[in-house]
Amino acid sequence: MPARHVVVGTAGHIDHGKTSLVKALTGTDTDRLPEEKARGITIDLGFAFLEEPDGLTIEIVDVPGHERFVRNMLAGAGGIDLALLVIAADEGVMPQTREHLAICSLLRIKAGLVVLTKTDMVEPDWLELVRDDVARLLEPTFLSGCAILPVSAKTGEGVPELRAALADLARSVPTKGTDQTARLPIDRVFTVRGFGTVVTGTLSAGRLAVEDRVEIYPRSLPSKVRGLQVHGHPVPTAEAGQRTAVNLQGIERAALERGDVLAPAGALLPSLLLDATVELLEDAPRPLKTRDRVRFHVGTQEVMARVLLVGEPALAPGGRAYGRFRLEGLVVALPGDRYVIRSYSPVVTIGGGTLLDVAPPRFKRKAPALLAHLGLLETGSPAEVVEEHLRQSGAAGARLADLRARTPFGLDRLRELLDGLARSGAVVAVDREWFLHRTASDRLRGETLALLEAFHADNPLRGGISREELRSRAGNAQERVFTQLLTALEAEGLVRSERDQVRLTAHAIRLSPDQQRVVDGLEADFRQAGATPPSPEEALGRLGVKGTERHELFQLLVADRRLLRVKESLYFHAAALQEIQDKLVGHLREKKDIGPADMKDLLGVTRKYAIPLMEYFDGQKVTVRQGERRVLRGA
Ligand SMILES: Nc1nc2c(ncn2[C@@H]2O[C@H](COP(=O)(O)OP(=O)(O)O)[C@@H](O)[C@H]2O)c(=O)[nH]1
Ligand SMILES: [Mg+2]
Repeated sequence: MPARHVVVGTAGHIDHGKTSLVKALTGTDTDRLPEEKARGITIDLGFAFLEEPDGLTIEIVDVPGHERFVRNMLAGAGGIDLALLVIAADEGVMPQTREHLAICSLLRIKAGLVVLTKTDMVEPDWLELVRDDVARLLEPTFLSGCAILPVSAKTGEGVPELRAALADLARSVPTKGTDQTARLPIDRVFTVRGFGTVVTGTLSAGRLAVEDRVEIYPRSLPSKVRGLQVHGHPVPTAEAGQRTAVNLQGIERAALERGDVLAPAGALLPSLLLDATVELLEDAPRPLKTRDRVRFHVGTQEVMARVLLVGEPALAPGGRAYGRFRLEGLVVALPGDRYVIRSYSPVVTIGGGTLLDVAPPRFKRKAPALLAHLGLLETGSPAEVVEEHLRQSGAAGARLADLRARTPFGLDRLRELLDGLARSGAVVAVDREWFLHRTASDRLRGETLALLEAFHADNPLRGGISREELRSRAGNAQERVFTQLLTALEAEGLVRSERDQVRLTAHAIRLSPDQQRVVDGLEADFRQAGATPPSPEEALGRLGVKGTERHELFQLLVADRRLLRVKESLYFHAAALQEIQDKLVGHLREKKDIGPADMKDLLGVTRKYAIPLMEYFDGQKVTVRQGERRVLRGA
C-alpha cells in the first residue's frame, strides 16, 4: 500500500483535554512554548503524528481552545482532513466547542469524530446525558451521526479504541492528488544553526522537491529548497498532507512570518480583491452588511477586509450570497480555498465561504452579468471556468501563467483544459503561452477588417494603413494577439502586408482619367529632369494642380517608390537616382574620393542638388564622409 498522509486537527473548548489526549495518543507533548508549560494552556499550534503499520501517517495538529487564540486555531485548521472534536464529559458543550465546530464546517472539513474526555471524572449516567446533548449539537453539521468515543487521558481508558477509530476514518479519506500547484501555508519560521532559515507547514497541495525554485508569497521573495524534512527525517520530496519543514536558501528568518505561503516561483498571484461565496452562520449576532469590516482568514493568513455583497445590501444570519472582499493587505490563495470571517468586534466567527476568483475583473457590482459570472465560477466544470476567465479577459486574452494563478487545477491539467477548448473552437491559442476567447478573437477580426474597409474607402489613393495605426485603432490590440490575427488573415488571403503597410487584398487604387494624367505627368517630369528635379509644387503646378509633396497623387508615386525622397521637398525619380549612384560609384572606384565641387562637375548640377545628394548616399551607406570629402564605404 502506498504511503498516505491524513491531517487531523483537534477542536474544542479550552481545558477540555485536547493536548492531554494528543499526548495519550502519540506520546508527544505539543505544548512546547515555555509560556504554555507555565500556564498549562495551549497558545500556539502543536504538532504530533501517528504511524500505522500499513504506511498510513496521521498528522495531528493540536490547536488552542482559548477564544483569544482562535486566530492561531484558524492558522492550523486550513489543511485539515479530519476534525477531532474534544468535549470534556464534566463540562459538556461550551462556547468554543460551538465556534470550533462552526469553523470546521466553514472550512468544509468532510468528516471527523468526537471524543468525550475526562470520563474518569463523571458517573456513567451523566456521560449518557452529555452524549445525547452532543449528538443533538452535531445533528445539523458535517459530524452528524459520527462516532462519539469516551476516553480518559488520565487512565488511558478508551485510547486504543480511539486510535483504531481514527485510523479507520483516516483510511476513508480520499488520496490527495499531487498534480496541483504545490502550496505550503507557513505556520512556523525559525533558524537552525548551520542550516539557516527553516519554515514549516502542512503541504496543502502538490509536491515539493529539494532544489525546487520557489517563491515566498506575497513578499515576492525568490528562494530554493535546500533541504526537506518530514517528521525530523530528511526526504527528497514531500507530498500533499505531510507536515513539512523546508530549509530555504538565501532568505533571512526576519523576512518571513506565519501567514506567508511557499509555492513554485511565479505560480501564485497576490490579491487585494477576492470574489467568493459568503455564508453567514445561523448564530451570527447580526446581519452582514455591505462595507462591513471583517477579519478575513485564509490558509494561515489573516487580514482586515471590507465585504461588498453582490446584488443585495445585507445578508441575514443563515443566509448566502456572492461577495467581493477588498483586503487591507495582500493575501495569496486559489479559487476553491475555503475562508473564514470573524467580526471586527466582538471578535467572533460569523461566516465564511469558497473563493471563486483571486484576480476578479472589473464589473458593475449591481449588474446581473456579475451574478451570472460568479455562478459560472462556482458551479461550472473546470473547462467552463477556464473559458469564463478567457471570456472576461476580452481582446487582451490571458497568459497561461495568469490562468494558472487564477485556477486550482495545476499546470498540466490547465494545459489539457486549454487544449480541449482550443480543439472545440471555444478558445484561440495565440501561441503556447497566450489564449484568447473565440468571441474576442472574432470581434477583433471583424473590427480589423471593418477598419481596413473604412480606411480604403476614406483613402482610395493610399496603398494601405500602417500596421501600428491599425493596431491602435483596433482597440490597441495586444501585440501578440494582433500579430497572430494578421498572420491568419494573410494565410486566408484576405489581407496583405508589405513594408509595415497593411491592406485588404481586394483593395486596388483606381484613378480617374484626370488623376492618371497628373500621376503620369509627374513621373515623366521627374524622369526627364534627371539630376535636377523640380520641387513638388513646381511639378504639380505645371500640371495645373495646386499642392505640396503631401498631395495624395504625389504621395502615390512616393509610396510606389517611383519617386524617392532625398530631403524635404527634394525628390528624384528612382531611375534617375540609380544613374546618379552609378556615376558616383564609377567615379569613386577610379578617383578614390570626391568633394562637393567634383560632384557638381560630375553631375552638372549646383550645390543645391550636390550637397543633399552626397548626404543621401552617406545615409544609404554607399559613401562615408571624411572631412569635406567622401570615399566608398568599405573601400
Ligand atoms: N481527570 C482528568 N483530567 C484530564 C483529562 N484530560 C485532561 N485533563 C486535565 O485537564 C486539564 C486541561 O487539559 P489540556 O489537555 O491542557 O486541555 P486543552 O486546553 O483542551 O488542551 C489539565 O489539567 C489536564 O491534566 C482526563 O482524561 N481526566
Ligand atoms: Mg491544549
